[in-house]
This record gives sequence, structure tokens and C-alpha cells, in this order.
Amino acid sequence: MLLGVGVRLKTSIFDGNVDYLQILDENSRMDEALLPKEVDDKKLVEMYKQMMLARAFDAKVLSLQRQGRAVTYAPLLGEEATQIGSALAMGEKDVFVPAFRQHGVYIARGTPLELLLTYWRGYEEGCMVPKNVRGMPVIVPVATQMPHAAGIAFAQKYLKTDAAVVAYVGDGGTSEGNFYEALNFAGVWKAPLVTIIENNQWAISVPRQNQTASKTLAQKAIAAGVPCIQVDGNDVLAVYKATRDALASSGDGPSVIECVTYRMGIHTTADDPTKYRDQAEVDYWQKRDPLLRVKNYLTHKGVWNDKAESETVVEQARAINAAVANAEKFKPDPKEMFKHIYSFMPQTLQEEMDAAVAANYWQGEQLG
Ligand SMILES: Cc1ncc(C[n+]2csc(CCOP(=O)(O)OP(=O)(O)O)c2C)c(N)n1
Ligand SMILES: [Mg+2]
Repeated sequence: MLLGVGVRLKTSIFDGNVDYLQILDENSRMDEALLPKEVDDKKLVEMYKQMMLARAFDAKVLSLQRQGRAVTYAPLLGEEATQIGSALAMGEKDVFVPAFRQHGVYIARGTPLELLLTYWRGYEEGCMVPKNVRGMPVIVPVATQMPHAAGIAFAQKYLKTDAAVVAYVGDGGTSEGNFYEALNFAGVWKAPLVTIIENNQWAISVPRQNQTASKTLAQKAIAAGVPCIQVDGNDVLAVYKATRDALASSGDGPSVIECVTYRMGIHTTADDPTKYRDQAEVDYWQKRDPLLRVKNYLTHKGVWNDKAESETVVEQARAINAAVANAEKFKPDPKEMFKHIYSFMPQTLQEEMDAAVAANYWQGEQLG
């Protein structure tokens, strides 16, 4: 039907589409044609070992918290492939911006375990991320990391560093204004920002279907003119390939990767999911475990076996236990808490610190 001169009613001017990527399925079937050529058996073993380490570290911190030896902690159990696949796809110069659950990303980027443990024991000294790791500290206010990430990405472009930013946000985080503002900014300025939506199906007790009426979380990028894809987030190879491809094209602008995964455990150590979700759902995802499919694949190919598995378990437990012992030796300087709030110390803070020192407030603590 024509409305006036040349104006058609119901003319489509935009058509959106979201592709889905899976390379290694839950039955350990590999789609060889999709496998990036640099991924050989050796590389896949490395990915598997990193996922094992992330899982073992996670279990250890959870156990320490239950013993009163660590603070409130958000476990990563079930989300190893999303974290390790994306982290291992990053180049040396690339920067990551996490939320609060991305311990596997820190580990795969080479953060000393002792430092991570220092942080999760409650000491801010533990969030001084070493320069070569190229990551930001843990960020708890949901999605507030996204505008920072877009800004850091824009800075890379402005300074012509050739580096890109990989930012992590949860399914819940995609409902926040900060998420859209960051995407919008990155889209307009063509900032080299790769956003990993770690869709673990839950935002504490709010399920994915109550988060948005949108069919995928990836498609939220489309409105900002940003390319997007949804991948099997429990398939380390799909996550790796999607991140690698997104980084390779980050010179042209941002992209969004929705990783469909599942939070197998508790939201944090202050949570009890049995109050709000069915065991049947957990059982469904248990069969899609991100480590199991890689282990079965490697075992079937003859490049992994029970001996390699148990040796790796022992070796990683040794490294984790040594890191715990060192982290527990750490003696904080209580004066540090006054030092990093402002670029200079305001007089009121100086007075409070001096008064506390004079009153011997931290008796028995080491004062530097
Ligand atoms: C701005 C803000 N609102 C609320 C909270 C409390 N809170 C902490 S985690 C969380 C849920 C986050 O869910 P999601 O983004 O899916 O990440 P996940 O915890 O599943 O990794 C909420 C509501 C917060 N930290 N920050
Ligand atoms: Mg979530």
C-alpha cells in the first residue's frame, strides 16, 4: 500500500540475525571444520589443564571460606570453558575487565594464585593486579565495569596501542543501563571492545527468563550496531574461536559474544540455591559439564589418561596449597586502608590514622 508519494507501509528496513557456534558438543563430538588451525592436541590439553586448575582453585577457596579463612566468594563452578576459552584467546597486550566471578580469567592470564588468595582473604593488596596480567581488579557493582571497559578500549584506539579489551558481564548485568551505555559508546566510536556475556542462567535468584523478553542476550548488541554471536559457553573451543575472531576484527570495532553456560553452584557463599531452583535443572547441566567433554575427547584420542589426570590433580593441589600457605603468612599493614581512597591523603584521614597509631589501635599487627 502506498502512503503519499513513495512511502510504503510495512516496508522492512532492518533484519536482525544471531548465529550460534558450537565446536565440541556434550557428547565429545568435534566439528573439525570449525576448529581453529592453531588448536592441536597439545593446545587442547593446555586448555583442559587450565580448566582443571580453575576448578580446583575454586573448590579450595570455597572450602577456606567455610572454615572462616576467606571472605564472601562467588564460585565459578560450571563456567570454566567460558572463562578459560576467552582468556586463552587474548593476546599479550589485550586487557581484561572482569566482574566478580572471573577467577579462571585471572588464572589463565598468569595471576599468581597467592595474590588471588590474598584478595579473597579480604586484603586489598590482593587486587593490585600485576602489570603483565593486564587486568582490572574485581568489580562487584553489577555492570559498572562496562563503561570503564569501553573507555579503556577507546583509549587503546586513541593511543594506537593495537590492544583490545575483553570485558565480562553476567546475564543479570545485561539488564543494567551501564551495559547499554557502554555498548552504545563502543559502537559509535568503534572501540576495540569484546564483551563476553557470561550467561549462567541466574542473577542470584532471578532466572534468565525473568531478566528479559529478548530471545537471546547477544541480540542486545544489534540495537547498538555491534556484531554479536551466541556460543555454547560450556564448549571451550567455541568460546576460544569466537573470542579470537572478535579480537582479530576489533580494529574495526566492538562485538558481543553471549556464552550460554550454567552456574552449577551457589551464587556466593551467602546463598542457598536449593531455595529457588530445581535439582532437575542442575542435573540437566551436569551432563553438559565443560571439563568432561574435553576429557572424554582427549582420552578417546589417546592423548590423555587416568595417570595424566591424577598427576595433574596432585601437581595443581600442591601449587594451590603452597599459595594458600604463603597467602596466610601475609601480614597487612592496617595503615594501607587509608592510603588508596584519594590521590592524596586528606587531613581528616591523616588525623584518624595518626590517632589510631597513637592509641596503639592495631595491637599485635605489623605497622610499616
Ligand atoms: C548495581 C548492583 N545491584 C545489585 C547488586 C547485588 N548483586 C550482586 S551479584 C548480583 C547478580 C548478578 O547476576 P549476573 O549479572 O547474572 O552475574 P552472576 O552473579 O550470575 O555471575 C546482584 C543483583 C550489585 N552488586 N550491584
Ligand atoms: Mg548470571
